[in-house]
Amino acid sequence: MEEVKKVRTVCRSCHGGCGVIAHVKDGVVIKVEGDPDSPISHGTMCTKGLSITQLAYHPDRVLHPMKKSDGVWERISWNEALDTCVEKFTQVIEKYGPEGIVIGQGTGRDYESHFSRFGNLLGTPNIITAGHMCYLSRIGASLITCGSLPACDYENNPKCIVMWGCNPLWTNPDEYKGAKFWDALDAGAKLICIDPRRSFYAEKADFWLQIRPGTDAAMALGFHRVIIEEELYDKEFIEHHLNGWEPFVERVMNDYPLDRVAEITWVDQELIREAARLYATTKPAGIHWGVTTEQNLNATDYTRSVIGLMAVTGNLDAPGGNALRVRPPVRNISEFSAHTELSPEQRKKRLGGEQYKLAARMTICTPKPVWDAILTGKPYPVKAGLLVGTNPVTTRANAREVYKALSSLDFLAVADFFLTPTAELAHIFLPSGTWLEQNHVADNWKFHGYVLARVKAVEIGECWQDHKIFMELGKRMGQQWWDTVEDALEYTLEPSGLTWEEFKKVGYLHGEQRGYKYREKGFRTPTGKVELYSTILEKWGRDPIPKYTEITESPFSTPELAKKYPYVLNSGLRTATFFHSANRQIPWLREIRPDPLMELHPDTAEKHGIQEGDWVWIESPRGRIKQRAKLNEGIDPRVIAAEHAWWYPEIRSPDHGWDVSNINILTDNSPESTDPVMGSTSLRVLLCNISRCEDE
Ligand SMILES: Nc1nc2c(c(=O)[nH]1)N[C@H]1C(S)=C(S)[C@@H](COP(=O)(O)OP(=O)(O)OC[C@H]3O[C@@H](n4cnc5c(=O)[nH]c(N)nc54)[C@H](O)[C@@H]3O)O[C@H]1N2
Ligand SMILES: Nc1nc2c(c(=O)[nH]1)N[C@H]1C(S)=C(S)[C@@H](COP(=O)(O)OP(=O)(O)OC[C@H]3O[C@@H](n4cnc5c(=O)[nH]c(N)nc54)[C@H](O)[C@@H]3O)O[C@H]1N2
Ligand code: SF4
Ligand SMILES: [Mo]
Repeated sequence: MEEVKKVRTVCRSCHGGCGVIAHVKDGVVIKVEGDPDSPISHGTMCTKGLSITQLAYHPDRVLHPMKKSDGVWERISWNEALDTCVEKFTQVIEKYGPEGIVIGQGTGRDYESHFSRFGNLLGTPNIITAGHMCYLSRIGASLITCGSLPACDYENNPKCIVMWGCNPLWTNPDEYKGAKFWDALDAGAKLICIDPRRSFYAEKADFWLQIRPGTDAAMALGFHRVIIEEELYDKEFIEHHLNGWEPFVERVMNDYPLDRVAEITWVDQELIREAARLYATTKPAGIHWGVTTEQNLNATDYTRSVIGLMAVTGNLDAPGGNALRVRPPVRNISEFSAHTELSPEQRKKRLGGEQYKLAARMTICTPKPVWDAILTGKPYPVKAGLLVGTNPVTTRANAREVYKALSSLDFLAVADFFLTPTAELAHIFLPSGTWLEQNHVADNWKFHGYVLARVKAVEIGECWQDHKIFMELGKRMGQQWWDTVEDALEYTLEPSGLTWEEFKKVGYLHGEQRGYKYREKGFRTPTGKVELYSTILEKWGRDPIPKYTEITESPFSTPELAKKYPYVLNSGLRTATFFHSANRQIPWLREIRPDPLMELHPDTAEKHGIQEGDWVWIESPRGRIKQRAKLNEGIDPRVIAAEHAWWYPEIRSPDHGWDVSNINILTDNSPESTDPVMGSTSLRVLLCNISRCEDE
């Protein structure tokens, strides 16, 4: 019997980052605990991270490659699996060109560098991620507006925090882990919460603005209105560092009087005024934004308006405001991904690229044009796919279309831990390693200024970490890669002067953080200023100044439809236990949350004869599904908040009940409902109706 060995590593059961000590005995991880020395999490961990042992050693986990023969999965070797992929991809390339292959991943999983490199060296511009509606759209809009992604600077004691459509208590997303928020609040920071649902933060807040979902861009412009009217702006900053102040002021004064903003957002105008005043007069003040504002057609304009707020109040790149962080000296994803290898000719072929120019600039497609190409062969055929770490039939808008498109491919390979409803549509299954099974320079995609050493604790079955899957498949396709995963890490680390072995010992690197960098170098935009008037959008023939566009399907823009579907469906409320479609098979987590929940106001429930715990049909113009009712007085009676990405691993048929409670059957991906430059889909702002499920 071996002694217990402790491996210091980094979790990635969500977007990752928490420091972990994995206890390994006889080659098995027997438990994990928080690493008190982690600069990110200081010893804390959440339910999902702590459950990794139940996931990694789950009896349903697939531990070897498989192929489907006559509808039945059959174990095969890695050689056969990879050779089959090479053969099928080569056939498609010869007949249709590399653009006939779509490669896809889901949310940020720390293999973007390898994923993108694989796609670029393959020569396909058709890369889909979740980025069009999550994070990349915020980054894209930030890059064209101020040259980097601002993050609330908890490290430097903000005196006022605006929690804007984010719930980090449950989600710990992107740059943020909850612990630092607490320190700031304990130190007396004021709190403004902008959220349609009375969240934990709303209860703690000095001001809670219970906003109509999807109207955040109007709210931001309302804040600007107050700041302009009351002259609460930083004149010095505006004079030297802002592009387009006059035309912006003109728009705000003409189009966004506070009573109009109140009408759009459903929030009392005096409350908006007081909150805006508190934000603009408390220094420093940081805005902490979430994903929800990206999931409608105002995604780009919202982000740009809010960067405008940070800028005109002098909080952008100010300590304790919204930091523009300095990266540690390691190669970034873009350098690693060999993006220059994709020829201009191939880039031009990116599906939807002409329309969604911001998505194309971020080197991705929005998925809808890809589904269209698969289903219609237009503008050219897409015949094969490789999906890694994503379950689009539960997570992408208009799920029935996604299901149909993926089912129509001549060849699909999926890499995952489990046979999900998406993986069941594949011809080849590639078994991926969890974060316990990988070596990596982690968190390199984030804007928090750190990179972290994720160190392999164990190997399980024949699973490979995804990085190795991309490398080995790439090499067989004739691509240039390194011999081993660790050799590639040496390349990433090279500018830091550290080897992988040395980096493992150090544990993390932190870029040297400084405020007010723009005073020396300006902002990294074409004018060197914060572009409230965007010269890039102007070049693309788009409105260069932010505005609010009414949601395509809403009580205001489609009043006739609203008679049949009177509620605003806000879909995608996170839970502390699940990560999108993941974890439904994990006993500790499913026990806490056995069923999908939709939240509604008690008055709304009463109107429909619905009681707590009843199963409820939720119906939109695109279909109907069922979830269980949870009454919540903290929700507007006109809004329904429902969970997303539900499927039932315990249903053993190949579709695993993917369409029973899957809210994305109801969501819309029509071009009219998406952001015009990013293609962000409407997930939080549809119309729906509800009724009690009589057959349950
Ligand atoms: N209606 C609605 N839909 C939404 C949202 C919403 O708010 N509302 N949110 C959207 C957002 S923000 C996002 S980011 C997307 C997420 O969309 P996805 O990324 O597609 O969703 P997940 O369920 O996280 O990922 C799917 C699979 O990845 C596997 N997986 C996890 N880690 C790894 C790994 O390291 N390697 C491999 N190979 N597989 C792994 C899991 O087992 C799971 O089966 O969903 C979106 N969908
Ligand atoms: N446990 C868990 N953690 C996760 C995930 C998960 O699935 N589970 N997913 C990860 C991913 S990929 C992402 S993108 C992040 C997202 O993390 P967050 O950005 O925190 O997103 P949500 O939790 O969906 O919503 C945050 C808050 O926004 C409110 N909200 C909903 N609609 C609107 C709106 O239109 N405007 C405003 N102002 N507020 C609104 C909701 O009521 C909620 O309180 O979480 C990540 N972390
Ligand atoms: S918050 Fe995320 S990184 Fe931290 S323990 Fe939970 S799942 Fe892991
Ligand atoms: Mo996301």
